[in-house]
Amino acid sequence: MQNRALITGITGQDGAYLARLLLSLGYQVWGTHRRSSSPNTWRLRELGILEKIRFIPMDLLEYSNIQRVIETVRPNEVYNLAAQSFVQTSFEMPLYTGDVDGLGVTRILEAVRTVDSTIHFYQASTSELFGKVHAIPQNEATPFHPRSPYGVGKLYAHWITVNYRESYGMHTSCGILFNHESPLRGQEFVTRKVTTQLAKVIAGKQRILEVGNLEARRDWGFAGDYVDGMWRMLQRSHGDDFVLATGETHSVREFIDEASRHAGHEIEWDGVGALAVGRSRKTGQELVRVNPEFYRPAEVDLLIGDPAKATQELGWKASTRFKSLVEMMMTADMRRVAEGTLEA
Ligand code: NDP
Ligand code: GDR
Repeated sequence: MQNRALITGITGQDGAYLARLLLSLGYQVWGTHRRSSSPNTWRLRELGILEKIRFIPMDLLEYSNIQRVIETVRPNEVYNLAAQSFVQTSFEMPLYTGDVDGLGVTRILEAVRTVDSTIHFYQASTSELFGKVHAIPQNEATPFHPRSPYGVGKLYAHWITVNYRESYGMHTSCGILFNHESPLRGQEFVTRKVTTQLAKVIAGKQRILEVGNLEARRDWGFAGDYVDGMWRMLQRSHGDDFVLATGETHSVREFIDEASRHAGHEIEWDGVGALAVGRSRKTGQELVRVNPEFYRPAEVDLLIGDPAKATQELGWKASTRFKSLVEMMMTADMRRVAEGTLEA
């Protein structure tokens, strides 16, 4: 019988890449969407798979709706990617974020347990659980210390997923994924903010790029590699938790340097902290400056993951390195800006 997957959050970055992977493996792919005044399907369209997805309305805040969705679709695998995923917004909306990202996961787990407890379940855990890191690099045994309402909500989600595995013997897995980016990343996240806005500044369509903390360091990989790890977790005989990461870390400043280099401009930095400004060495034009408005009440300064367990037990490895990732994103956004096809 054909495998059937349900992806919550299919309209997001990871949902789109995962749907493409599962379709290529012969799955029937169902995706949940929220009602809105205009559908957010540009990523699925860009990957050329929009027509192949079966959509079903679902919101993580509504238990009865979630249960009906599971009863209707009867999936073999559920990938829970839906979340209020922007850390900065979680400081403004801590209750909403906790409800969707934390309790929302219990709602799905309860629905799965009620309808068919043999379903394999994936939960999108995150390196934000490590927050103020207790060890470098971070692996599955590193203690958690989240630094935002988002991280705290995801901590609850992580442990409730582990709890359903231990309490009811369910096949549940948490992927503790470090930051992964792509040309389909939302424009509010720093990598895509840099590639879209720098492309506009260089094309003369925006005055300057403004960012927050230049020194924050992240382990950035390519989303297309990471969804393959999610799938691998659900193919095993039992559920477990895995870190997916590249094992390399770079600062926001380095990301900006690499992106502008790819566009033909070496950056010369001047000033420190909130006074930092980056100019093109070639033209002297101010390309980027710091605006403290983008600082966070509590920051995660450094993340670098150790994916050894995933390599050993899943045969998974991040194949796209930092430089190729930045080039891929910058190339796509320079083209979109030139063609006027950047998503709204
Ligand atoms: P996106 O923000 O791109 O996508 C989030 C998805 O969740 C969207 O489809 C959104 O729908 C949906 N959603 C939001 N709120 C609800 C709700 N109340 N009910 C139902 N659906 C909802 O995230 P990513 O694709 O980047 O990330 C996928 C998951 O992985 C998230 O859970 C994120 O927290 C987690 N994660 C991401 C990492 C990354 O680096 N990308 C790293 C580690 C974890 P809509 O289109 O309607 O807004
Ligand atoms: P993050 O991603 O918080 O790690 O969460 P984001 O790209 O938003 O921030 C990364 C780091 O860059 C710093 N930064 C800025 N961030 C944004 N958004 N805008 C700026 O202008 C800016 N300037 C500096 C931030 O302070 C931060 O340190 C992402 C999300 O996908 C989560 O859902 C996921 O769980 C984690 O990655 C792993």
